[in-house]
Amino acid sequence: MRILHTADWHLGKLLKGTERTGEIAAALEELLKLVRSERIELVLVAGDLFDRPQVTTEAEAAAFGFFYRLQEMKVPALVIAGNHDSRERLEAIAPLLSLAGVTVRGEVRLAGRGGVVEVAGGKAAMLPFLSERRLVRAQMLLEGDGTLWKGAYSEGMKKVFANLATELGGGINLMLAHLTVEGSRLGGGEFEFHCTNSYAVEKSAFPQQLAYVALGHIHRQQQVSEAPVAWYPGSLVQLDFGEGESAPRGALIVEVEAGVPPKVHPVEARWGKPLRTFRVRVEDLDRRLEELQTFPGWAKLVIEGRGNPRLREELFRRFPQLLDVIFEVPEAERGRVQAPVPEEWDWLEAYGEYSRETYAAEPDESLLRAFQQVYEEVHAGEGL
Ligand SMILES: [Mn+2]
Repeated sequence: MRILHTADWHLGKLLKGTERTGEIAAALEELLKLVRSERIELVLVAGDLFDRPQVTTEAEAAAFGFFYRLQEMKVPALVIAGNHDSRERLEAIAPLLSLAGVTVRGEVRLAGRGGVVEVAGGKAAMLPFLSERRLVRAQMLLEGDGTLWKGAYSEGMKKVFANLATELGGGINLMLAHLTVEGSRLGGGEFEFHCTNSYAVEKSAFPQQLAYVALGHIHRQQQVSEAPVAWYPGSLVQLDFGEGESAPRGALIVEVEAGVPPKVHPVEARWGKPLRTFRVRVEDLDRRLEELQTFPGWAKLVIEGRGNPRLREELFRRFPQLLDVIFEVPEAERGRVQAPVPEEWDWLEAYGEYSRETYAAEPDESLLRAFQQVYEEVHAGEGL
């Protein structure tokens, strides 16, 4: 069986206000070409199709158009929800997508209730993202009383895995899951909260009868288990400045045959624009701007030195590919006499501190007066 394994599309992603959907949609077009040229028989999408529960129609069109085109090529797909997707929206569209040969799981289902589905030559367990809070509810289904169970996430997930394993068969067994496997290296753009240790699952928990585990959630491409073989394909495009420009990501072509270990081939192509952080000292700025000018991706500029709101505005005007400018004021230059207590600040003090930290400058007096005036007017209105 020839499989295309992809995850973490994040359609609808806005980076500093810039819509990335066009780049992601173009990457999906490339995936469709691969499906054809590589004679793919099954597509696995392991969660985070969308970046937010509500996305633009352009983002939805890219996803649903992708599945429509797969159907034209007669290639089925399995899709699970990630932590960024709306479980409910994916469930709502599931009956319609089934007409295109796509099996969608927004909500977690157990064995015998749709948690394991038939695929040509075998079976696939489908495990969408399950938060710790909801895992307790799943536990109630498993054991009748969730209050009896107080173990860690990993312990609970082991039980879900074991439950799904009861329905696996003698042919090729696959699993799709959106979760963090212990020891995996972060890509930088994930929700840190959902990837910390309390959410990590031990790789020893994977049922041994699985031939391949198609993971999603971590944006860096990597293999995380050898028995069974489990991989993250990584995000389709570089999603955040925190994700290394050269970190592996993209898609995987997996050859699975009964009785032999699967062969996994990372797709070499790079999709989407690169994101790069340029770090410069303020005195080197002019020289380095040339580099910025010719950079074909999205840029972030970290300027070491005293801040300057006007310079910032000018840079944004001159370089449309520049999405973020921050000034890093050396510790010694910061105008702080004694540590204030942030909880006790009013809005004006908070802004003053922001200005001192960001620009190493006192806030503009006329701006402060105007703000004070608006603030008082709003407060006067509250009495009505
Ligand atoms: Mn993701």
